[in-house]
Amino acid sequence: MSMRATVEATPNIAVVKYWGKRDETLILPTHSSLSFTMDETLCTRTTVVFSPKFRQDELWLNGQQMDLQDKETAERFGMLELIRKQAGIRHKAKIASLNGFPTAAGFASSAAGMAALACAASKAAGLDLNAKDLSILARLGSGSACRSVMGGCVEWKAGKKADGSDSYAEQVAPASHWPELRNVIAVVDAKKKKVSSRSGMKQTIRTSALYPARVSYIPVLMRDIKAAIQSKDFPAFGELTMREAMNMHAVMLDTWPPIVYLNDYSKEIMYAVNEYNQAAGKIKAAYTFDAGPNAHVYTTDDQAANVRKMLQSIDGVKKIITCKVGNGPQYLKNGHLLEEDGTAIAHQYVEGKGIVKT
Ligand code: 2P0
Repeated sequence: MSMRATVEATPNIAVVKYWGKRDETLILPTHSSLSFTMDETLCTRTTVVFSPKFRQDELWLNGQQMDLQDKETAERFGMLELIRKQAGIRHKAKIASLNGFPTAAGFASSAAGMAALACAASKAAGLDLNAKDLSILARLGSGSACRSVMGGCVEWKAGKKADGSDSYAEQVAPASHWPELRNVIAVVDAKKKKVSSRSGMKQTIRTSALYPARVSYIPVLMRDIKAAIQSKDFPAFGELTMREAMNMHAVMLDTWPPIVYLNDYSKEIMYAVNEYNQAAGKIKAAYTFDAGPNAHVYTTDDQAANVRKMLQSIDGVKKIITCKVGNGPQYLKNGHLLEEDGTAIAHQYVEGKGIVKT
């Protein structure tokens, strides 16, 4: 029996951000969050092979072998043990993963990568998990990854239980619900961030006096933004999205020592989007920023060309990428990154073509 599977997963961009854990080992958040899974414009492809012949687990990321003894990597790959336990196997795994987007795009791809790993590893091990169980596995690799195991608009329920069994992702609406929605990404800085999300959010919980106010406003926000999405009310959705992004960046700034992810270009983008909306007489574009200065500007297809033009005119915008909402992970029959025996099958990402065999 073949114990190999290959999956392509895509990032998700949150409109209600995840920032803070109630349990750092099980990766349980202090509050719920909500995102859209992007289409395959940005993706990560991962192949997992299990074999009784392998003597140790191996991980190859973009062609480079990673150290699985490294503390953070070991934590993120703890899901492999869980998969082996559930499948009743002891085989070691070989994992190869390749980012299918421009390296200068400035994306940390942990969400897509961990979602692809959870899907590919469980399939390769012979497990047939439902979306909820896959999201719980992906969550153990990276919190936000649990939202990338399904397409469309996805909620990560915070849950209350100590064992994390009620902290999983659920689809709020499929990609087909709002096909006009676009995310126009303006890359202003492609460098690795100075403060990782993992350590930054821990520091925020410890030190920010504003953080409890953020946690208490999230349930109301979740209710209102889900209603705006269900009725495809862009102005309401856009305002909530922008205000929520600023709320998260406010508690980051209120952290001690302060965490500042936005830069002057991010601010230029915010002002330009506000002016764009003022000129239109209503909100037609809405920015959000993750743990970095790059802008994700949600808008609709009729506005996308103008929004691109507006962003292009801003000094410091290095690259613009437009994504639609996607359908979630795809299981590939061809295009494996590893042979059944674990030998690498060389692939690379070529801009405009995607991931191709070399
Ligand atoms: C989000 N971020 O909701 C927010 C917005 C960053 C800002 O999810 O520690 O990389 O692996 O659970 O998932 C980043 O957090 O952190 C994140 P871990 P993760 O997209």
